[in-house]
Amino acid sequence: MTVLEQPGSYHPVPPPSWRPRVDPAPLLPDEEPYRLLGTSAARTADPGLLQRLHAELVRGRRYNTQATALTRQGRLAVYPSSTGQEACQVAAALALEERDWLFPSYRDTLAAVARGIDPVQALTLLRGDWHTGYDPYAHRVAPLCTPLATQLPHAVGLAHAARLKGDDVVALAMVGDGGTSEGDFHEALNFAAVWQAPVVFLVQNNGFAISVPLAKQTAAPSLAHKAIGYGMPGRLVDGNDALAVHEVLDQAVRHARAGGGPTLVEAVTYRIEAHTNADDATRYRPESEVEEWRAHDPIALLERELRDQGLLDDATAEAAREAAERMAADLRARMNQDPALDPMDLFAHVYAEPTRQLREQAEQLRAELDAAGHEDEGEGRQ
Ligand SMILES: Cc1ncc(C[n+]2csc(CCOP(=O)(O)OP(=O)(O)O)c2C)c(N)n1
Ligand SMILES: [Mg+2]
Repeated sequence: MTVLEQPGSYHPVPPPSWRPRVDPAPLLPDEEPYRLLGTSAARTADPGLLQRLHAELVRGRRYNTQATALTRQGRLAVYPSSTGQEACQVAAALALEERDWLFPSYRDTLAAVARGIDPVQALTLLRGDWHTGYDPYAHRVAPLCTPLATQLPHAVGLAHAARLKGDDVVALAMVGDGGTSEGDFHEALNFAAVWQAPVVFLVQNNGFAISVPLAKQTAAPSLAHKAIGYGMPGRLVDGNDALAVHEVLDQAVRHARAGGGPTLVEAVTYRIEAHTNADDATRYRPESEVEEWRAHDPIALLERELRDQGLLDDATAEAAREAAERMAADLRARMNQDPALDPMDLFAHVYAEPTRQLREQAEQLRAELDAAGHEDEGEGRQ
């Protein structure tokens, strides 16, 4: 006979109160994606911010088309374009202070560039040369992350550690709709909420995880609703409305900085291009769907607002496009130069102390290179 089977042993005292510790109502996300552009509230926005967002969006779109062209010329191994998602990319970068940290995924090159990373260095991973081409500490941007959602626990760890040290740092971590199905997403959000870590999670729901549509990804009412299960607020925002995404992220960053804990933001957007240059999106979605989203283009939405407010005329629009062209020409020129790479770098930064096997493999490669008459082009980075 078990304890539970003994007569009278079950509930010998009244059960504890099982009321939830947290009232879920304030955590519930917006019922509809939050919008600002085209509403009266947009008229009170800082004109300087609107113009800065516009210049960055135009530059970002051009960066996407240039990088895609570089894949066709064999200068870039792969490029996951963020065309259509530029508002999320730019707003994420602009919502952060210099002392904060950004944790991007492979699709978030633009966010890194908008935060000040050199446009060429931002492509090193996608060129296949190195894990990262920039110093993550210089701009406080973690390396672009290819394994889905693994950047999220990193962001939580950094933010939690900063808080323990008394450093005023917020981490903003970006992930896709597909990434929300990963265990790392769950672990990161759970730890962040329990520790009240200063983190903002930005989910760019672009409709697809390669060919898998959102409906096959989750049965949740929205991805923002997932926040409630962890005990943090969820926000739902129109991911093509740069002003709205910026405001929501700005509020979440301030909330985290003030000790209010993490927020989960779902930005509803659309991936206009294929998953990467190696994907054929016509096999799993109709062109009519893409066209519908082209009509809700982030740059067009912002330009309409700016023109309505008298903040953009043909000359300033042209100037933004010319600046973007100059960036693209510079990117092209520098990406067309052959990089000087040292094959021995393959073994650098794998372990602090190389293992015996790695040392043996390095010696083997060295011997092969010597035999082939390879000239040591770079500095060995062991
Ligand atoms: C852990 C892990 N599993 C699988 C993959 C292969 N993979 C690369 S991108 C991708 C789809 C991700 O979709 P989503 O999170 O929505 O991001 P998006 O590409 O739409 O920006 C998958 C499954 C991976 N990179 N990492
Ligand atoms: Mg996606």
